[in-house]
Amino acid sequence: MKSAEQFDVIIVGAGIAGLYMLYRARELGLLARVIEMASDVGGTWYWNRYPGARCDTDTMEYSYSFDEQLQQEWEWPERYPSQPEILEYLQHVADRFNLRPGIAFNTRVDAANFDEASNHWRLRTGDGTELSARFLIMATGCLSEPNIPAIEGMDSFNGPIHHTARFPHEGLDFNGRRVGVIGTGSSGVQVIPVIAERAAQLTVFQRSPQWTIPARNRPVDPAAVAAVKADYPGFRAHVRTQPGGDSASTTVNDFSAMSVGAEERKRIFEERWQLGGSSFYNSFNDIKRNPESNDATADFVRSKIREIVKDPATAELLCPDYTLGCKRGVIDHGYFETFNRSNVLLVDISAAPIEAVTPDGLRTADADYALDIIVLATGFDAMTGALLKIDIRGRGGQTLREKWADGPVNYLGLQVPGFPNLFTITGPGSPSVLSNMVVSIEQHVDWITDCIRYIVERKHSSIEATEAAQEAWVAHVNAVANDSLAVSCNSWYLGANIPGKPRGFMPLVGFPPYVEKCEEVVAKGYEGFVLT
Ligand code: FAD
Ligand code: N01
Repeated sequence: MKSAEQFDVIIVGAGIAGLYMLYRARELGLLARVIEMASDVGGTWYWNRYPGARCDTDTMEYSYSFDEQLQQEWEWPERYPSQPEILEYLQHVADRFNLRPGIAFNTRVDAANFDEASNHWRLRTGDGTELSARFLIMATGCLSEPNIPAIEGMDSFNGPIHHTARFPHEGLDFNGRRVGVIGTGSSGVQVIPVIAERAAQLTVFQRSPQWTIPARNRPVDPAAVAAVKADYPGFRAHVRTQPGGDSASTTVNDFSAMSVGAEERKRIFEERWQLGGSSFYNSFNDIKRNPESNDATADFVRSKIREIVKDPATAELLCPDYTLGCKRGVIDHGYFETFNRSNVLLVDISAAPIEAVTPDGLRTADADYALDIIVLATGFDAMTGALLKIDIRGRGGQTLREKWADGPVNYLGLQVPGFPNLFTITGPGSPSVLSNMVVSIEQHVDWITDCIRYIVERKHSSIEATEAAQEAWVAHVNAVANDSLAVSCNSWYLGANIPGKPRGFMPLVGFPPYVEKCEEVVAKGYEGFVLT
């Protein structure tokens, strides 16, 4: 790359968001460049190569809707596609729309400074190269910065230690090995059953048990696929009207769990449990709002755990006691069954925390565990981690780190006052991780594209959210969150998984009202923004 290369738009990240943003920017006739630190496209699906990685959004929905021919031609094999299948799809998209020439791979953005004299962003990459652009679009991902816990002695371990989101491309041979997995979130729940099948011994270090529902993955039903493809635009439009931007919500039983008798409630839960997937959470319309309904649902799931897991002490350790649906919903592929295997041991590190990694394994407060491989399924510095890793400086040299010292603040999850012409795709304060993310990404990319077109056509030099708009928006995001049960436990939505991270609910609940608000802002001539 040449020094101080000039672009109209620079996009950071070549995941689902960055690829689509590049496609749209080119449509506008803008000179655009994507900067990506990985060696290929895919983002999440490039990095998370742990065995068992797959998505939990139905296959016909977790895909781009912007090109009719693409969605007609692409064939998904299963209800929940695996990481290699999604990566292959994104590679296909990059090739099909000739996106690769617009992407600088193996290049990390380290700093971005707003130059007030020229209204341009100046970027510095890992190798010291400088680039400049009028618009800077962060497609850096909500779940892209791994959370690597600072455990004493990590460097002393004799074997490999890998985070699930930084898994080796060539894979890891677990055969005959003693493996330790730390973490039982979505990644842990996926990787644990697969490692258990291969390893000599698997020790699972659990800090919090997990609410999880059987996925019941299966090959796609050709008749259902044909029905969707007969009117894919209509299907997409319908999905966008749903609270989570996915059709799982369409199957909600629109009555309270408390409005039916105990036997009928159990029958409905059982029906949904057998159906599998996240539609279980829609067995009734108030599971995530009404504490009584939530308790009844939790009791049902705990009864299932006790039914599946044969050793009563292990079953009790696996039974969560915090609000169901408070952390991100998880669906699994034989998770609880795995703990019936003779080569699997569950260790409760909430009672006896991990003290150190030793050359031969892991030491907790009450025992030593001999291990050959350690897998960190410890999640992400979510929503703000990747953004704050970059030294972003806006008007007056103010850093984003200073601006967000007490937690992320912005307007619509799209723009931060003081940082003109900088947009965040699925930023905090937008539905993002509480929705089907492809739907949210497309909505943001389309909004940003229209906004840039508007600015260019009217010959404005910059757009910047106002402090007043930010204040009102942050208050709104908090009010909506406080109205749900999602704030009642420690989760990464609140930043609670990262030591020292300010606590605050980051995403916005509810996709359709958010879209309405975004459209209203545009209809009112970009209300809440200053166009210069
Ligand atoms: P990402 O895919 O995270 O891409 C961001 C890119 O930015 C990365 O490639 C990264 O390398 C790059 N980048 C970051 N910082 C820099 C920098 N400083 N310089 C250069 N490059 C940088 N969502 C769902 O809706 N449904 C699912 O079923 C689902 N399953 C998931 C499963 C897993 C294992 C994980 C981790 C997440 C899952 N998600 C799911 C969320 C998922 O992250 C999104 O669906 C989507 O892939 C995000 O795309 P993105 O382009 O916004 O971000
Ligand atoms: O991360 P997590 P994840 N010592 O934060 C534990 C998406 N995703 O990678 O709960 C010991 O959920 C932590 O314990 P606790 C999805 O959005 C989707 O699993 O904090 N343990 C927890 O058990 C998901 O929500 C899929 O007490 C430590 C685990 O590690 C998001 O990504 C698949 C620890 C981390 O769980 C993140 O999921 C994968 C420490 N220091 C990911 N630090 C799909 O299926 C953390 N833990 C769609």
